[in-house]
Amino acid sequence: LMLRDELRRALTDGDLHVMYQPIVGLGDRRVVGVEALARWNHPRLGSVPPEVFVPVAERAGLIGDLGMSVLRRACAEFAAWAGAPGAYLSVNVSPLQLVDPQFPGQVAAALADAGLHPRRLVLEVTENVLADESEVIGTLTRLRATGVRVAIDDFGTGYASLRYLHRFPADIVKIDRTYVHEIACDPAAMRILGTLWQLFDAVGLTAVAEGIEDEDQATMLIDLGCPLGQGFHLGHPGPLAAILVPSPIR
Ligand code: G
Ligand code: G
Ligand code: MN
Ligand code: NA
Repeated sequence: LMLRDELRRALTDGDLHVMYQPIVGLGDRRVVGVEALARWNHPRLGSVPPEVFVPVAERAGLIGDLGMSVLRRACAEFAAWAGAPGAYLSVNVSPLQLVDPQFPGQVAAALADAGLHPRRLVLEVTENVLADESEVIGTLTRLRATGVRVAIDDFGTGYASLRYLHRFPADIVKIDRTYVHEIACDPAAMRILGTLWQLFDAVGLTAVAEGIEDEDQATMLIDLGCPLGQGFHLGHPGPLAAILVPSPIR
C-alpha cells in the first residue's frame, strides 16, 4: 500500500476534512481566531495524522493540491460560521507552497470564492522557511499587500535569528508549546518569555502562546503579559460548531 497513492485518491474524493482549534484572549477568553488543522480518515487505516501525511504530500509533489484543498474548504466553512464575528482563520502552509509563484493568486481566488475579506485570513509558516529567504519573503510580502496576515509558527524551535525576526514580513508570532510547558518548572524559561514581549512589540508582532494545557500555565502567561493563547485547556480541535463562544450580555 502506497500512502502516496492513497493520498492522491483522498484528494480527488475529497476525503480530507478540517478541524478548528480556538485562539483566545487570555484575559477575557474571547475567541479571536481559529486554527484550521487538516484531518484524514482513511477507510481502512483509520485516522492518519498530518505529521505523517503532510511530509508524504511534500515528497510526492501533492502539497500544493493538499494545501489549496484545505485552504478552500476552511475558507468556505469559516465564511459560513457566525460563531465569532471578526475572528480570523489561521491556516498552516508548507514552505514548498511558498515557493510556488501561483500561490498568492490561488489564495486570492480562494478568499474571493468564499466571500472572505483577506484581513480574516492568517497564514502560518514555520520560522525554518526563512532559511531560503528571498523567494519566500517576496511571496509573503505580496500576500500581506493584499491584507492577508502572516504568523510565524512554532517560534523558538528553529533558528530564527534577531536579524530575520525584524526583517521577516509577519504580524503574529506563535510561541511553541515546548516553551509554554517549560515556564511552569523552569524560572529561566519564564524570565526569557517575560522579556520577549518587548522584542515582539518592537517589531510589531502579536504573540500567541501555544499548547496551554492548564489554568496555571494560562495564569502565568497572563502575568507575563502574553495577550493570546491556544491549547487543549482553552479548546480542543473540533468542528466549528463545537467552538463555544461566550454569549453577549443583554
Ligand atoms: O493537527 P495536529 O496538531 O496534529 O498537527 C500536527 C502538525 O501538522 C502541526 O505541525 C501542524 O502545523 C501540521 N498541519 C496540520 N494541518 C496542516 C495543513 O493543512 N497543512 C500543513 N502544511 N500542515 C498542517
Ligand atoms: O505546529 P502547529 O502549531 O501547527 O501544531 C498544531 C498541533 O498542536 C495540532 O496538531 C494540535 O492538535 C496540537 N495541539 C493543540 N493544542 C495542544 C496542547 O495544548 N497540547 C499539545 N500537546 N498539543 C496541542
Ligand atoms: Mn500551526
Ligand atoms: Na505551532
